[in-house]
Amino acid sequence: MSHFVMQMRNALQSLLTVAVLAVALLLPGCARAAVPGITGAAFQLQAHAGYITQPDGQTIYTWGYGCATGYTPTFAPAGFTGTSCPPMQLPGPTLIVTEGQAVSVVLSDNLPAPAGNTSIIFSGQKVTTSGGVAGTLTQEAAPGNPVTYSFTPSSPGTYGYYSGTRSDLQIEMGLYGALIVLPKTPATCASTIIGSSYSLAVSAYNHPATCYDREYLFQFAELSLDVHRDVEAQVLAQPPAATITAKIEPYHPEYFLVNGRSMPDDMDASYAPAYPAQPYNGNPHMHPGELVLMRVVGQGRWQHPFHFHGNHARVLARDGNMLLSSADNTSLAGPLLFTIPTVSGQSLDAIFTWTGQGLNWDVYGISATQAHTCNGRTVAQGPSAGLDPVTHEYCPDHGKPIPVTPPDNNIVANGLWYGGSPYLGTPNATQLPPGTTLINPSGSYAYMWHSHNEREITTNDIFPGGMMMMLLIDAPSTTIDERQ
Ligand SMILES: [Cu+2]
Repeated sequence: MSHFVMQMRNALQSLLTVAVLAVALLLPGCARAAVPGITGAAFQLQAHAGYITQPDGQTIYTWGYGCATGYTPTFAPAGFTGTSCPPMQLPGPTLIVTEGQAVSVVLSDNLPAPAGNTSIIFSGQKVTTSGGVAGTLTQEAAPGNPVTYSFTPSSPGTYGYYSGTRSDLQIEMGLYGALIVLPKTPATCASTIIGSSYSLAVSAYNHPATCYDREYLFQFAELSLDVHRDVEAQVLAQPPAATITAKIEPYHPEYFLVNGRSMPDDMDASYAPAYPAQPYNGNPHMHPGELVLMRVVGQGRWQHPFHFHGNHARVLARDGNMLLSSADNTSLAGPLLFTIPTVSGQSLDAIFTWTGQGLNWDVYGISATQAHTCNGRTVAQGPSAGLDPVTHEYCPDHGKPIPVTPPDNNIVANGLWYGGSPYLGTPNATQLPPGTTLINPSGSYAYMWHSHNEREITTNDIFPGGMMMMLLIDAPSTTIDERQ
């Protein structure tokens, strides 16, 4: 949160109270993400036109990658229902592959004729091509003349892919997606997860410092309605334009997208039927102490400072290259970031975690005189040492006086998203201040994650919207099912 947001909050408080409380009440059943996509050794994609929707009611003409007609992909992770790979989606299908295993991607050009050829650049991959026609940056697909890209990923990590043909126009129109390369030999990881997750692997790299419990993909891109309307008009004209004349500059985007959606749409489920061309959400969930892998890709023209509340995040790797100390080539050397710069074309992997340590009250509401168990020790009253290995409770915080006086609600959990209680769940309901269990039914902490360029947490100038989501920290007793 910031001065800007707080000022806007004050000005709009009465208006927002209704809307935001409605969102807050929906949080317990709200969507969770994981990193859904398609997997295999041979992908059959096409570039195609279609439409996406935005939460202000706008329907926007876009181009995007999708699955070719007749191709039935294998979806990953297994267990999701309602999976889909439409003819056009934004972003394109997330391709999930494994280090050292050869991959081919056939791309057909089914864009409207005025769009011309198209292609895919795979960041960080040594690609060979067959078919298609020669282009400036790579071999291109032309109408009726598909191209095949082949590569064997040599390093795990998160990567972007995007059009290498008239990139200023085609990426703006939506021709971009993500490639996830899983490690051939994952690290040996001691499980810290509470329950289970739909993670694709146990570690991001073959390195124990990259073990994780849950993972989320965040593709940041902006969208200019003027450009899309202009292109749509040229395509639909009778007769259509021979070639699209792109007027990209001056560039005034109105939509600021995370995985093709704007807040609050990004908090709905992946594959939700309401978004047939925007299958992926952006809505991280975690239990305290779990290790959350953030896979971040800058897909647009602009850099969007991705700021997360609750804690900093440790950078593991950039563009699939682990950042290790030159002293021993083993220790993590990436910074602990308050804001991840989503540099255009760059990807970044980071680990986020949160235990409640340091908040100066007991998020589990153990009273100062209550006997309890923490970190394997039975404690007659007051705090004990260490972190509980199962619930991840920070034992030294147990036994703080109740009721506590937490700091300003804006610090606790983002103003109006504040659930009404400083406690996670209702573990000791009889100990809590009167009414607390009733006004914090979700038992979650909600931390805003958003673009720190606050112009970008709007949807066509309407706040709140755009590049904003809520990280939900759920009580250990709450099941996180990332398919929902
Ligand atoms: Cu903020």
